[in-house]
Amino acid sequence: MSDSRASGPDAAARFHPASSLDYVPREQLRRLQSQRLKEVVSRVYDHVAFYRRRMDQLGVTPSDIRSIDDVDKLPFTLKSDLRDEYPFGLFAAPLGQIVRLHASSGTTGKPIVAAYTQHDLDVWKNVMVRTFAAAGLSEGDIVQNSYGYGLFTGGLGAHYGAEALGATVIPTSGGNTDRQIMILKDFGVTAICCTPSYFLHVLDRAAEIGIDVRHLPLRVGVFGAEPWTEAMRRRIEELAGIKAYDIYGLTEIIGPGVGAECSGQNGLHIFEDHFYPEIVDPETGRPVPEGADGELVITTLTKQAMPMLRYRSRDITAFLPGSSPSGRTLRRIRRIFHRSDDMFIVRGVNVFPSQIEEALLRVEGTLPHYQITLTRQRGLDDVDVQIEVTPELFSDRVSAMENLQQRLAKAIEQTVNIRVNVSLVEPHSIARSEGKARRVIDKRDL
Ligand code: DLL
Repeated sequence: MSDSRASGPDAAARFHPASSLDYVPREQLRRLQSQRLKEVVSRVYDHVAFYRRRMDQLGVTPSDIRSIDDVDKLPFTLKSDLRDEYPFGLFAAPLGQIVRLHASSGTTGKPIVAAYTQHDLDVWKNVMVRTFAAAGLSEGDIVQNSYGYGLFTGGLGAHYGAEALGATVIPTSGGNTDRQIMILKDFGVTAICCTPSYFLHVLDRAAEIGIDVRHLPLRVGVFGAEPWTEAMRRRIEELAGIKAYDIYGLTEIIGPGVGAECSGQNGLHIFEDHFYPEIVDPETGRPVPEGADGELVITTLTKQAMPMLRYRSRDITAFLPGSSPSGRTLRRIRRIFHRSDDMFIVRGVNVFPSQIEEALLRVEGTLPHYQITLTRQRGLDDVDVQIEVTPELFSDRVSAMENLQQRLAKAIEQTVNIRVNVSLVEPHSIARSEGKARRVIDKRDL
């Protein structure tokens, strides 16, 4: 037993000083959370007009917050509040103490701004070290960081975390896939960080130029920033011969490193000493029963520059019961398949893109590249799912293609209860992204 602990994927974490709070007794954690919640509430009440106003409206003062159990007395923060207070309205530290700004890309309108004091950057580094250690990485690992560097939090967040872990970091950023593959091979890279969809693209391209990634030293991937399914994880692990770990985070809270998987690969541990999680009913805002699905709400307990009280993430998940095989005491959430706002309704049925992904990956001969287009003709909604098929199949007989098309349509219909049109398309015909994949194109309102 002790041998496997010393050399298993969790050994690195257990012996890394930054990870000590991962195993803290719950009672001790609660005391720490209570203390930190009181501090952060005082901080925002004193320094952020928005929070003082919201708390005054609810008739809550900092002295009403005595322990972490009082968190539900506090107001929620919505994405629209961040937009209203754009750019600096929610800062709780003077600009002189703010050493970094990031922003989310934001598809419409103004971006979401994130600010960090030096202390916040240390917190971020701490949770990223713990993330990498939980994925079995340590000094001596060579980490290719293909998350985008720049305003996006993925690049720099992973960069400083991997460096602080003591690993060797290669800051490739996203894109230039042939160069990524050359570096992966020539530098003996052992771990890669990027979105799961971009990694699939890297694998495709590697196969095309005759490189089998399974024969390289690469052994770990730390993938996140977009929803992906268990089926997708299995594909990736098989195709690349690696262990694929999920990492979760959002700009509003800190960036990557809000939660991460350990060797159990069953749910993400939330770094609860810094980010307090609740799960609420997205309609009512009330807590859901233990273990039920709901919207993840996060309160930052230690951030100085831009603390968030009860931030409504819109990400749907559930707390997982039981203890973690790695011995971590931090609560786990189920992987995030979808957001409350990525669901689309077709002919009265609620559909999540991840359900379609699960269904199509159950069928042999497909590649995990797909795109869903919603159209409306004479008041009726249609769903078209384009799916790439393997080159062998694409050049095969027409009857084989038709057969596959029918099986896919059936698998999807069984999962989501609506008929969809499936088109099988050539490998590489669906646009690739070096960051987050765009799964759904809704043309109904155009
Ligand atoms: O995506 C931060 C990040 C960078 C996380 C690198 C992980 C790795 P945003 O651009 O603000 O920040 O997007 C945050 O992306 O609310 C989720 O909807 C989604 N998301 C992030 N990680 C995951 C994941 C970064 N592991 C939004 N699974 C979040 C599912 C994820 N969705």
